Amino acid sequence: MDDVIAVSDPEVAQIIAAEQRRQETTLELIASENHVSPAVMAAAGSCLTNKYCEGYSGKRYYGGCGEYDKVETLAIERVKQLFGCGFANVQPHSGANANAAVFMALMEPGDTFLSVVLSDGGHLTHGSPVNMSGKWFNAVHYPLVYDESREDYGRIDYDEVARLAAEHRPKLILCGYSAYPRTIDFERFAAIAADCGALVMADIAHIAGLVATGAHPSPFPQCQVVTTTTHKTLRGPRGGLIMTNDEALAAKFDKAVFPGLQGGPLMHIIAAKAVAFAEALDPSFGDYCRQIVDNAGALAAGLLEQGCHLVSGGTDNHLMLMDLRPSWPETTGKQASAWLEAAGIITNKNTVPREERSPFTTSGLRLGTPALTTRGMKEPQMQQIAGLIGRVLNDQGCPETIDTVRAGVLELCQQFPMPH
Ligand code: DSN
Repeated sequence: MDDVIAVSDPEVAQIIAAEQRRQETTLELIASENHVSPAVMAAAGSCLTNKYCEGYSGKRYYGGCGEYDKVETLAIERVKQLFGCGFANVQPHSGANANAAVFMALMEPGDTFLSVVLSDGGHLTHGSPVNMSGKWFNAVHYPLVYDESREDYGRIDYDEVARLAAEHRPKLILCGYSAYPRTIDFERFAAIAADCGALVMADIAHIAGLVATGAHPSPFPQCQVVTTTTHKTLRGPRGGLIMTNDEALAAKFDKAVFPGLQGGPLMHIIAAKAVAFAEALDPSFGDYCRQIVDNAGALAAGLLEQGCHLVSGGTDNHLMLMDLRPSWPETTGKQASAWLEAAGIITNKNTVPREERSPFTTSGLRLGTPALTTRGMKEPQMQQIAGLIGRVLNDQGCPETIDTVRAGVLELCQQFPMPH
């Protein structure tokens, strides 16, 4: 495929080749990224990109959709098996679209919903004032526990969730986060929602692979609606999903996705989702997800030994959130991630609880292990990588240190190639 592009469009081919080299020669610690299998990549690059298929299986607006009906049905059946749910919509182009469709299906403009304080690990589509969810709906935010002397420091403050739910009577309570390193108590959310007549929406974008394999508790049957992306721990193509056990809600979500928000579904991506779901149904994917969690534990332990401060003190899942303020008060997330990138370690700056810097600067770094685990790395490599990160931060981006660490990174990358 790359050869075909090289012949027809050398400019783009060069960019793709350079990006391939970047991925091969750096350590990907962005918690929301992964390396998909060649089969997923091939399906995403297949002839299924050529077709319009508005509608759903058996009810399309165009002729010639027979094979597309089959692949969409296959993807849906595999999702149902993977997550143990009754209904699924596999058409959302992204997690953001999946979330927007749920809002459109379940709320009227101005309605109230609850979600976490955004700088505490939430997401743009969970009520940010610059996003449709925050512009058109009334977002009320619940905090984490900020008191470091408490045992539940850095965890969701469930008492506050209950208090705010009773006070504001939201239609929807959102749980599921983009920078939360701890297990989510879906039962607790369901009990709080039942007391105020709300529905619970779990956005499991980050932990979907862990949920599918039992490495994190399932939001079913406690949550009425579950959204996710397909490209993080689930290791599929970029895209979104909506799942539920409620037939009436499923019909609303289908209408909200199409014709409510989207036009033609990306059928090549739906085929790639189906391929990824089959991979995730294989028992080996369970081993992979358990290794992601074990690797995150090892990386967190190693970082603590290096003097890093982790929000909540560690991790239960695939990610950890480093608060730079206690050890390096002058170092921003932006600066730290730039130093690490120069050394070949790719992370992202992230806000931390009670953040005072802007989201573009931040005081934190988010790190995750899904992509490193895909390359076959295990606990010893996590210890080694924690050491490399610690050196860069402790030496405050000293150029000689960056060079030495870069050499160590290249060696690791050669030992653990990406899937081919
Ligand atoms: N951008 C994703 C993340 O990095 O967590 C969430 O959509």
